[in-house]
Amino acid sequence: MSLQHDGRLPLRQVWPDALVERYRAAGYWRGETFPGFLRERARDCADDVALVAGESRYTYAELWRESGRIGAGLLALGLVPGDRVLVQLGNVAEFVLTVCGLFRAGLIPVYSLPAHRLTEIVHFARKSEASAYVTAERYEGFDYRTLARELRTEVTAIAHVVVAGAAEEFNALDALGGDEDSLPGDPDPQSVAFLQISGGSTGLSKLIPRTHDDYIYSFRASNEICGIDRDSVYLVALPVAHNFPASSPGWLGALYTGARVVLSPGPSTAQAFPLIEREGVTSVGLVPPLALLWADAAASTQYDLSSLQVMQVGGAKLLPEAARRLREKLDCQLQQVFGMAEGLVNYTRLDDPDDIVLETQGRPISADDEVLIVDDQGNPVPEGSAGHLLVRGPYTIRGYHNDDSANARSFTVDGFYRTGDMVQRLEGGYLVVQGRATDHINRAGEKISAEEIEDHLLAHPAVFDAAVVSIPDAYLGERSCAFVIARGERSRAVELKRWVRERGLAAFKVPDQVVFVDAFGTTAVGKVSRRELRARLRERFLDESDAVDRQETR
Ligand code: OOB
Repeated sequence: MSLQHDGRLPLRQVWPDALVERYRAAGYWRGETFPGFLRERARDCADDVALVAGESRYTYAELWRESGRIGAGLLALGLVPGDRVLVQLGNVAEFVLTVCGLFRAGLIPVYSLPAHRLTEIVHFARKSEASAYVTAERYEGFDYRTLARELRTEVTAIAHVVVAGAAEEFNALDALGGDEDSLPGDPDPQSVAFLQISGGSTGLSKLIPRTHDDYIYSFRASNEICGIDRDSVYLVALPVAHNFPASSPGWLGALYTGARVVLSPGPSTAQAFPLIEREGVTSVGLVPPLALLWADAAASTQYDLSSLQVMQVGGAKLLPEAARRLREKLDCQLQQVFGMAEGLVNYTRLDDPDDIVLETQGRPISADDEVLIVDDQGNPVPEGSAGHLLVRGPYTIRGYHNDDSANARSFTVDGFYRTGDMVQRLEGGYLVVQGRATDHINRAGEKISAEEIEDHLLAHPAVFDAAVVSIPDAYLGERSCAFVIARGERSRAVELKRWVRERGLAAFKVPDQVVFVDAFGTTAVGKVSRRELRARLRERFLDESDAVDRQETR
């Protein structure tokens, strides 16, 4: 791929011409853009409340004005349209204002989560060739200015740091300003609007380029399926940068239709329930463990939750029994959501019968989502059997940014994305997730790559070998367990956990459990793939969990 004039890799997401025509003709891709729809809402819904976070409230007109100020301010710093800007903010108004500002300035947001630490942030900055970093003074007790300093030492291409709150030596988000006439015209709808991050099933997270046309289609269609309209009040309880609360239908779907977005600083019932009562929240998206907690707490809460119409549950498998419990305890509709940042999203429909809502993970958004279910050799399985889920369609990417080897692994020559999930398809196209083929741990919706953590453990001088596996967990769904063969004297489990944390990784990636073993018990045949090894260790753990030399857990 040839480089841009500034030496960077261009951002591209390209579908074959015939499909582009088909997606346009079908009305999926309408040539809309992020700045375009925000402008329209600022005109049509000017005085309606668009965004609520803590005590701050912004109407659509104010969202337009503030995002213009931030966008123009970033250009005034010296950034130019097309530059990539790493954004690390929590569930605060500044996240939405900044991202909308970036869209309006033709700058490309690169999303990260507040939980990410130096190693991850450096990786995103390098991989995206970012020129700036926008973050907050602090969030949940962590000082991001320290992280910003470390990042700038490691990645000198980060020319600007902008901080919400006390900025110290950096640029204050509040003080940004510039001439709104400097903002560019609307972008090409087929151009890349932002970079989302992958769950990272192998190694480090990959960057996912999503276009205006494809992403807007996904949340516009999701609005229809999820009953979001101008009267809706959508609560963001999960991290706002994650694809689920962003676009399924998420805060972007809500803004697209002129509804109200309410940001909860965290997902606890103590934080969210008062907001549901105060703002009259109608929809929320949660991961399964939170949904179960909420349902329990709802039974005895003093808050009025009667406005809540739909609770969406996704990100990890909701077992049928858990779904039944939710159904019994909740006074609102349950909707299962099975999606991925790479594209495909499945929903149970609001008028689906009970057995579908309780026992399936829904069906795709689009009639043009081409779903293939294949065996290990890539041949279609008989209808109703489980197999690998492959997909292509009007909002599923055809390639990651700047990652040829991941692209060779993750996409077929026909452009199907290999999701890594094992599913079964029922009549009507409903999918039941059976598990997955790739080695990652889905810890309450947070995806952890086994390989990435093994790599960090192996860097420890007292570790000879390590294998990280997922273990079923009653609360989290899955937790991570690291099997470790010591080199010489065994170090303590806490020391290895600290090691991983101090390597600059998000806390959710620290193994929940460390188990020392003398050997991995590979057979005389010798060579075993790491996948097979992990599967065996997992089985062994589950069979003999009492006998295994188990070290402390959390
Ligand atoms: C969502 O997106 P990601 O990119 O964090 O993770 C995608 C993966 C899927 O490939 C699958 O393994 C798992 O998360 N997953 C589910 C699930 N929803 C996601 N596994 C079982 N049941 C479900 N309902 O997690 C995401 C993106 C958009 C909407 C919803 C979730």
